[in-house]
Amino acid sequence: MRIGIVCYPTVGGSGVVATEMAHALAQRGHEVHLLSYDRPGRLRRGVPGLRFHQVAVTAYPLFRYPPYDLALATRMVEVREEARVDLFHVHYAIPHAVSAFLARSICGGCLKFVTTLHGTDITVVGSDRAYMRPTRFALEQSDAVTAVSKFLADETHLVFGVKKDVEVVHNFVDVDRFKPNGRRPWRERPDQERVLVHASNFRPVKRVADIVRAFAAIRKELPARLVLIGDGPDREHAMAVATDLGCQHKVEHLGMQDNLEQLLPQADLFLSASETESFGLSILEAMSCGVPCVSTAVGGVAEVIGDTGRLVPFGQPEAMAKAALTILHDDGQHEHLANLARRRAVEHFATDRVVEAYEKIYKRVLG
Ligand code: GMT
Repeated sequence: MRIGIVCYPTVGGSGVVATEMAHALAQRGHEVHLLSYDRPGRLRRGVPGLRFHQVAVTAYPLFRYPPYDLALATRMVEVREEARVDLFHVHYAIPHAVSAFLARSICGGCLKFVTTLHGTDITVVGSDRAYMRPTRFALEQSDAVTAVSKFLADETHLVFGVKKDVEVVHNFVDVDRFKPNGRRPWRERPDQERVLVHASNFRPVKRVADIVRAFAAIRKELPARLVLIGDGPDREHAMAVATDLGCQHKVEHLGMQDNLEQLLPQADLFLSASETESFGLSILEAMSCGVPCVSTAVGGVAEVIGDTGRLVPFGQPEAMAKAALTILHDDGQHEHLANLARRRAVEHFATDRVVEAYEKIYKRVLG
């Protein structure tokens, strides 16, 4: 098939999922065209069968907000004409699904598109009055709509009142790249220091300061170090909380990293304190590396973690610390959860199984 994929290039799970799908589909013999306003960080160069098309947005003094949705629709039409794309798969509804609908109208109705919902396109931005009606309309017009968790599919029906079927296709991980790499158990380390890790885009919804608060409580009981990966608006606040709690010397902020598969296996435990999380891709990547997770019980996280980690109420860092300590005090339990996490990632979320599910949807849509 000739498939067009549309995504955001920025740090964030939807861009990562879309880009990894583009790689996987190309590897499975499809011709893939990836469209975005910038090169996604995860996009590898020189992948046979995969081409990147930049969406150029023209600035004009009259525009306070340049109309990206129009520029994207234009690029979709061009790519369809140049490459004879069979179908577009748009990741994140706003405004990608609306642009796809517009591109289809420009083409005289012959363009097919599948929309995948990722999270805040439904739970936060999508339900904003400013965007809700065109988004709902574009979902109804999509040839198929998928959501990355059952939680998100249910939210879509609840918040948007769409009648359309929303199929659940969970996210995936490359289990050959994200894998355990012989981390030494803490009892064999000279300092016995436990390594905790958190990776995100540090937006307020991620509650990174709560991670630091939980870590400060853990450190009172055990030797431990916190590694923060990623960057975003809440970084300074999180580091200020570390200073206030006197644990800043044990909090290491690595910033943006493109070698997560090397960093995650070094961790003993992954922490996530999000207020909402439709899936939690970095949690899955950690699990695939054999790292158990303690997370807030929000959104679709339980669908990802299953019984391989611990879930705690949102906004209670002390509960997170307590759950983490039960694992970090007991190497038997830690090893058991680490094995379960890896096995769950391999059995339920490996790339091929998920990409096959999307291929089935494409074939159905194309009739
Ligand atoms: O919805 C967002 O916040 C953005 C989006 C992204 O681009 O990172 O994140 C969502 O999509 C990811 C990939 O499907 C999921 O793993 C994240 O859980 C989800 N984020 C939220 O729901 C907050």
